[in-house]
Amino acid sequence: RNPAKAVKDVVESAAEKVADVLSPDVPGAPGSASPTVEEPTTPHGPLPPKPEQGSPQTRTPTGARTGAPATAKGQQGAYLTTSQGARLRDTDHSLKAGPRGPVLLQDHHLREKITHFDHERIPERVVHARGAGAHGVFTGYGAAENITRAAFLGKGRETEVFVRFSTVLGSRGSADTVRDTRGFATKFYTDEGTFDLVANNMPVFFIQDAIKFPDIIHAAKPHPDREIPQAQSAHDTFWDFVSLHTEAQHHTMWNMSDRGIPRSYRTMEGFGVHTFRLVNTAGETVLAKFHWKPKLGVHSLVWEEAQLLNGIDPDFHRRDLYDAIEAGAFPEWELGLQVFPDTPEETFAGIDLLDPTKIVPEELAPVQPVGRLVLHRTPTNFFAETEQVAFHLGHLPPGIDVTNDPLLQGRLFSYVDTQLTRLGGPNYPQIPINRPHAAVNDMLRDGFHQHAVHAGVAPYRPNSLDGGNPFPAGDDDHPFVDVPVQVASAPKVRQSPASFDDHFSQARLFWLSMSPVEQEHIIRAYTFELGRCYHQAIKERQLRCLANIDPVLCAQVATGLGLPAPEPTIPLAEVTPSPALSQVGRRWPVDGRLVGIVVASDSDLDTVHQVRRAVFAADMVPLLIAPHGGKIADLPVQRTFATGRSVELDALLLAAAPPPAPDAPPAPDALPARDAKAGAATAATVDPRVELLIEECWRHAKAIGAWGPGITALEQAGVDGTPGVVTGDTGGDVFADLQQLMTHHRVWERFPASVG
Ligand code: HDE
Repeated sequence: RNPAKAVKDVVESAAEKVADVLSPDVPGAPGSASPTVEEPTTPHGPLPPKPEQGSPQTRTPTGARTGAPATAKGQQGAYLTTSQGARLRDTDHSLKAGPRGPVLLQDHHLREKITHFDHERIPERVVHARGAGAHGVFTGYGAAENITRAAFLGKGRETEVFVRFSTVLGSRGSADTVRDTRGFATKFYTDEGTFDLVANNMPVFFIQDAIKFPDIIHAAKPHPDREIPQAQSAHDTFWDFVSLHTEAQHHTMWNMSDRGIPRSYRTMEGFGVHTFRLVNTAGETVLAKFHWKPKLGVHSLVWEEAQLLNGIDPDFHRRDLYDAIEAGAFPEWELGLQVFPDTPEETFAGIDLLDPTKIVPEELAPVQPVGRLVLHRTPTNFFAETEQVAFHLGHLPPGIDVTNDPLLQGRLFSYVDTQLTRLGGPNYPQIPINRPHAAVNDMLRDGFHQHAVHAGVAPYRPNSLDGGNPFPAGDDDHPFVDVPVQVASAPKVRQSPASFDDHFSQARLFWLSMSPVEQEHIIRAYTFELGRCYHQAIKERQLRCLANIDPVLCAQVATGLGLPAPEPTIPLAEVTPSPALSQVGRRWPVDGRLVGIVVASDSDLDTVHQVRRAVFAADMVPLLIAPHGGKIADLPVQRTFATGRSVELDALLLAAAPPPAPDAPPAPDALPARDAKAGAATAATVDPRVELLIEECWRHAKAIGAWGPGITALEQAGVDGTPGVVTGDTGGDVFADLQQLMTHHRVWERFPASVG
């Protein structure tokens, strides 16, 4: 399998396919040529398995191939059966004494069906409950061979992976685009045992010691009396805790930045947060931090867009992930390492490497690429895979070991413990998605939901009755090595090192590394969140924290809250900004982006065809938006003015300026831009829903282009001639300009920021 080639091969045809999926070709819709839909009454064969379904279902709990067909665990045969395989002729009526009842207790099918249903739900994860997963492959570059013996990083070595992305705070059914940290957990099924890199999209954490985890989570989760707000940090208990527990200030700053509202899982960085210890074949060690770098660059939503999406498409990130994979625009990241000498102090450039509230700026320790991750397959069954996958920081292959970071140490306990309740006992590693691809020969036995039929009589060592089996691995057999790190002889204390006391310098470093527009967003986020708190004392306390980070930030938020800005209580830290932290100012590939194209029956459809092909050729997906569903001539319509909303688009093209429909809602509120051009707007000649599309795309800093009659729509919306709005004689030229604009992600020039 060559994922890169696969992308090239399938992108155009698959993107065409996805465009059609996005356009349910509704039978009977205007212009639709759908065949009559067959009623689902005749028996069909079993559903075909998805490609590569074979693994890990076709392995036994000990990792051996079973030779069983890929569908062994799912549905088999064409007929409905009981759980015991007896064919059923009726599942719609309970067994009754006569047609009018009562229902008989002996109806074992009714009881089985309802009893199983009654127990379908398992406890959601206590944190990271809302998530979406995908399968993929990781290919090592061989670049880390001299610092770690981990074989999966070897040159050209391919390892199957499963990745689960998540939000932290919300329940399983909460919205995707809330302001929150995102989880980015990867299970590498390596030949030397599973490696779980349980990462986040932010490189720091709220707390330095695992013992505080229940505190931060209790504070951030909904209030225990009314259980609101859902999936939000904009409430009193969260700000109460982080303003008192000032080591949370750095992570809080990341949450208030654009990183808290990613555009897509595909455009997030990932960070292992902790420092790990790597060991090579010679037993030499280095300290290292793991980074995921997205091929598409780091890119975020804007706040209004995120809020609208929570209502319009609460599954936005999940859908984006699945659509991209099914379109062949496979999400891709590079795994990188920041490497530090393993010194007794465990510091680098004065930064304590065991403090999970600190980063090491990339300018001081560059991220060195060691491999590539490509996600190429969506799960077959959400529950079986995404819900039941169980990550654990202690799942480490030979060559990667832990450090004494007190947060990391507590996590080593928590992840197994939580699965015991969530997955109902100690045998969850036997659930197909959790099974290692390396051979397993443990001496763990029995327990709830034991699926393995263990042979032999001697699950203990030493033994003679099973021939001494299993045997300990020798040095040449790739065993896991606990690095024999010297443990200091020290008194038993409940204390942190003094270096952990610096809570503000890196929050300031982050703030000073942002571009003006990113700083503006941070100010607005703090103002919004604190503005949603009821307790004055909490707002004032958080302002005192901001004063210790930056006076401009503090003053602007204070103004927004209508409160005086306090003075700092400590000297402001002298820091050197890290440009790598900013998302603005670079250019990125545009693969998998959605371009809306407004068309109507009077558009020049030849040009629309050409532009649509050009969008596909650029590895993006065109979405045709028209006054009605079905087709415009032979072009499939994906969205109508009633179902399309700007927030799912990355850019907008207008090949039409359709007039208002008789039942269209009134025109939306005026734009700042239109105010600036007062008088330019004439009587509404364009459908107000198209105007709303344009206005929102403009306000959310998206590239907009128009040709022919589409230019009239821009004029009507009052945005023509403004930055990032391109017009031209031909659709091809306009799209070429639009594509260039999109490589910057957004048109920030529309918003000259007030902070600098
Ligand atoms: Fe987690 N975390 N965590 N966490 N975490 C869980 O494990 C915990 C932390 C992270 O998609 C839980 O299986 C403690 C940092 C991700 O299934 C639980 C502490 C980072 C996921 C747990 C932390 C993470 C979890 C809940 C402080 C980034 C989702 C369900 C010491 C490096 C994994 C579960 C998935 C999930 C505990 C801090 C990332 C309760 C005690 C730091 C991505 O075990």
